[in-house]
Amino acid sequence: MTKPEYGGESRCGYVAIVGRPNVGKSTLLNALVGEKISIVSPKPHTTRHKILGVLNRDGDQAVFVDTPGHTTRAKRAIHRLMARAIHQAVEDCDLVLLVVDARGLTDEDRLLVDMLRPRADRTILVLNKVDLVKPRARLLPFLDAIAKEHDFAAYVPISARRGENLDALQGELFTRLPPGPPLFPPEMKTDRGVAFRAAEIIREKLLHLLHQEVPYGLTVEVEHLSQMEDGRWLVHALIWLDRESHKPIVIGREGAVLKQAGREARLELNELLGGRVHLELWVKVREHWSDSERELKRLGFDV
Ligand SMILES: Nc1nc2c(ncn2[C@@H]2O[C@H](COP(=O)(O)OP(=O)(O)OP(=O)(O)O)[C@@H](O)[C@H]2O)c(=O)[nH]1
Ligand SMILES: [Mg+2]
Repeated sequence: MTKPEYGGESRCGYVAIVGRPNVGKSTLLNALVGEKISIVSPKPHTTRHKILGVLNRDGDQAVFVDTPGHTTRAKRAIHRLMARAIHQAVEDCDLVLLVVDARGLTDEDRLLVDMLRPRADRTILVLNKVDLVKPRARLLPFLDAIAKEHDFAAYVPISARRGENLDALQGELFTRLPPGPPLFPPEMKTDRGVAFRAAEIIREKLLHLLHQEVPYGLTVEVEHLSQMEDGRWLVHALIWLDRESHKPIVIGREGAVLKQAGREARLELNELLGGRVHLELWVKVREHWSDSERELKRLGFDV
């Protein structure tokens, strides 16, 4: 089916943000939208879902789709699901931002470069973390070499964390969006509801506090969220683990880890919900949840 002709002047389109784990895709989404939509951590595989973030500019609208880090390690059902989310986002979008680390390309980056080659004219290569390129003078020759080797629509060096050069990136991407009316109302910043965002905030705090393999077998489910008569919010969240042996690690000595995660999450939830939050966390074990499509579906993954 062809789209009906659009007679207006505005532009609007979907922009997929893809890249290998940990390059800063979610940091970029948040910086572009100007609000924390997607959680960020120094650990790879932080993002597990497709998450929309909307940016309006002079009547035009870019709908960004943050995706999980691309990896070939599709071991469990959750990894296959994450891979599917990336491919779907690329298929359904008007433009791709391929995010790489400005310090150099890895083999994992090159796989994505190959995957996106057929749509290179609709892909912008974003070289992130330029603040870590030392000395800075190394950046230009690197950019030149990459631009010679590839046919991407544009090459934009940025620092998502510091908000450097994001105007240039916005300029490059908005001119490439197709004509069309806005898809979302101007006040809408994301498609995700508060329960999902609350669960993600709690998971983010735990990701920062936990080490090694524990975070990968952990997910958070908000099973209750409501406003009480005194205006405070009540949030009950379950922390699901796939191994009994991880339980004492997540709880910590005398509950220290859980308390710390709760404290940090509550501060951010106060802001998200616009009122004081009473947060209750429970740790539960369900073995192999991340390798069961049924469990994933129950936990709100798009299976
Ligand atoms: N120095 C520096 N660090 C950055 C920059 N952008 C992101 N980071 C850091 O890189 C780490 C990963 O950031 P994320 O945004 O979670 O990366 P991601 O690509 O979404 O990772 P996955 O969701 O796991 O695929 C975090 O510690 C960020 O603070 C940047 O411009 N400069
Ligand atoms: Mg991410």
